[in-house]
Amino acid sequence: MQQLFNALWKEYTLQNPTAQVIHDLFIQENELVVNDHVAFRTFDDVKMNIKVLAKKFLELGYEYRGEYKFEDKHLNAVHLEHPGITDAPRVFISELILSEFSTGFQEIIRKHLNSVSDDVYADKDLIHKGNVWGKPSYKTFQLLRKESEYAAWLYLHGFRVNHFTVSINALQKYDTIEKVNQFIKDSRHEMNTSGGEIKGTPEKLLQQSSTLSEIIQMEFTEGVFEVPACFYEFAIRYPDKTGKLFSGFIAANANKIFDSTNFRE
Ligand code: OOG
Ligand code: NI
Repeated sequence: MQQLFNALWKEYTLQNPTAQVIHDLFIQENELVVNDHVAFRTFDDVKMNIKVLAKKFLELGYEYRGEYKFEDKHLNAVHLEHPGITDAPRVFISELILSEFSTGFQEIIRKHLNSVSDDVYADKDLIHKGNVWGKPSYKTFQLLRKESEYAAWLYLHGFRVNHFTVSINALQKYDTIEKVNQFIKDSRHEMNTSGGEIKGTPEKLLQQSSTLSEIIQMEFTEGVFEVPACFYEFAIRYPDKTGKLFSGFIAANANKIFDSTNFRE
């Protein structure tokens, strides 16, 4: 399992060097960087939906825990945990509900999804495959954005880890989300301020924040353009009434975290 997360981290930081820079800043401060969770995105087509992506983790002993719905973004999500290994990162997987979009939008997506053979989606390494649909069109990217920033991002990046998340609970000096955010901003990295810099409250048992996604150069059929890639997240969990650390996700928080990969004009 460590091997899997190492591979995912490598793929993630190769494309998003800022995450490695921030990770190393914490290490320089003698902090221990533990991953609270990683996240993946997909479409709800049976060939590649949540169930398909979850398989890899179920095989490693992970179990389904929470289910979430995002009406306004037309997404379903689940989270998985490993019951045996306490420091195994949680896994958050969301899927876009295609049937809730315009016919034109669905046609574009279906055309791309059906442009490759089913074997591609059946590959056990799908979560490492990235964009499997060939060089994207910038015009299509902008068209998809009109209905869903999530779909537009997924069209460019496909199947890959969308973010890693630093567990603030495992930090010593940076023991509040306010301190973490200040540290990130002092290091000249931009935070996602959608819905406020800090998502959630101690009463809700989970507070989160994230950087704005890395901006990368991508080759399109029309030429090279700058587009958002992945972000880095920070999360602090609080104990519930029984004294047990809250382990789920909060839909209202997550709804704003998704915005970290929105296209920036
Ligand atoms: C997932 C957003 C939600 C969280 O921790 O609530 C999330 C995404 O952007 O794919 O990561
Ligand atoms: Ni997250």
